[in-house]
Amino acid sequence: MLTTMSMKNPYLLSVLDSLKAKNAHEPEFLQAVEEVLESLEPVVEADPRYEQHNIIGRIVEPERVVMFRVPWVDDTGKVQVNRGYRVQFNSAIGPYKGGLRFHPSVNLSVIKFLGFEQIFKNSLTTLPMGGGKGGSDFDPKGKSDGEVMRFCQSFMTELQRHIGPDTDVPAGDIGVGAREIGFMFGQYKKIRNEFTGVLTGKGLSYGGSLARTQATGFGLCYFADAQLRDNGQSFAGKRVIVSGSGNVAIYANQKCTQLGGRVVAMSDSNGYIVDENGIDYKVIQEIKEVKRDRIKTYLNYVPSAKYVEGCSGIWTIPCDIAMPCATQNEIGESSANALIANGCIGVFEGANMPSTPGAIAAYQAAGILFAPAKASNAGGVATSGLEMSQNSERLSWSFDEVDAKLKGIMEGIYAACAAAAEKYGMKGNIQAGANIAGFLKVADAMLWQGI
Ligand code: NDP
Ligand code: 2IT
Repeated sequence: MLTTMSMKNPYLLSVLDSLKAKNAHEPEFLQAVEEVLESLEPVVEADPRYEQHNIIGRIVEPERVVMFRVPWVDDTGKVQVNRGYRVQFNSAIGPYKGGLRFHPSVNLSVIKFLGFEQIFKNSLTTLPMGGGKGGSDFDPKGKSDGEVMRFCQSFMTELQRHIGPDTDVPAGDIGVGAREIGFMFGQYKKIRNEFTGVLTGKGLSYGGSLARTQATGFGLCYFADAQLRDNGQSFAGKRVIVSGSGNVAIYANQKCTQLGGRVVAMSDSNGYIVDENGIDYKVIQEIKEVKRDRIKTYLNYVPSAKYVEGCSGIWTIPCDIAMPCATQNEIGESSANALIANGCIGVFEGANMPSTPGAIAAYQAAGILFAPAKASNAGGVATSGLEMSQNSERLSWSFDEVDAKLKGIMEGIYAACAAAAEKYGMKGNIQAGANIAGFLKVADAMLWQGI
């Protein structure tokens, strides 16, 4: 699977070899690490301190991994058991921060890849947040509200002893939205007798931030817009594919439409819809947020649209811009080649690690624009950072205030990635720039703090 390997630095190779030997059964984690280490080659060669202090060997090892049993009672009275995780990866620049994912595919490899990427993403936001991630193989789909509540309470009964507003601040991710955050916050408060900003993505009535719901999707489009403009392009008049139909996808659709794009296809894990007139995000909001239904019911609202069973074919629809916003490795090499053959000018990642190494190699070979997830989807966690600030000062800012800060942060991230890429001789390579700029701040903090 790891096909793009071109690394030659002996120190980086030795760290990677030892990591592969120790974590051979964690393919997603190894994929995420290899992608970062490749970009760091010129950085490690330019400054011997990273090797002298074994910064790379330390940064690929989580500071702490917690794995726990989550027992809960379903609506028929049967006792169910799931597995819970929290990976506290790196706290060099702030408390651990990162989402919780509830999906049947969750395992240690998936949580470690997400936690590892979160270190660099959080660093890029410029806010003081370390990297972490957690979740469970619990599937909220098809469960009653009561079952979801009992699961979330059980999950938090254990997690609460490992987190706190100055220690580790979880948030949402796949399968974890406002409902789940509310149940977990309630349980934390009950057990600890503390009302604190221990989670972000909270409801507005109990400490949530305006614009956090929209932040990842909006931030993705602010980033894409900055990158497009830097390359003499814009969203205006562009055909756009947004995969997924969850939190990130819905608000990516809204902002990209506002910026003049037309979203012609969206998906869920069962299939995809095509609507040449442009998909109205409000219809998807109704289907997914209100009814918790499948995307194929879009045809009940817009009978002229088309539904295709199976989600991977979405990348064969001709488009100018692709925004994968569902899950990891959703664009493989053949999907990337289909996009390129159809004239796609850029791939802007909303999901975490949605492109396989083969897909990224194809984008690079074709010379199309590429925005890597840890930079382009950082708007969600950045706004979580803003939620933490508001909680700390016990104030709440207006939607426009938060949105303006988000836009400034995303434009800043783009500029920082572009500058780092140029400085290390890879002008225009935003992927390398993101890895390098994200790494430098964390590595500097680690150097100052000793072993
Ligand atoms: P949601 O749970 O709101 O939505 C996920 C969407 O992706 C759904 O449409 C879901 O379809 C689809 N999906 C999930 N897993 C798969 C799969 N294995 N195959 C095909 N489709 C799948 O999650 P989010 O929108 O929050 O997250 C989407 C992506 O964005 C993830 O990669 C997440 O890590 C990333 N992200 C999220 C942030 C946030 O703030 N929420 C911040 C930064 C990144 P279905 O309903 O059928 O399961
Ligand atoms: O992947 C991510 O950045 C998130 N799921 C958001 C994390 C957060 O703490 O808001």
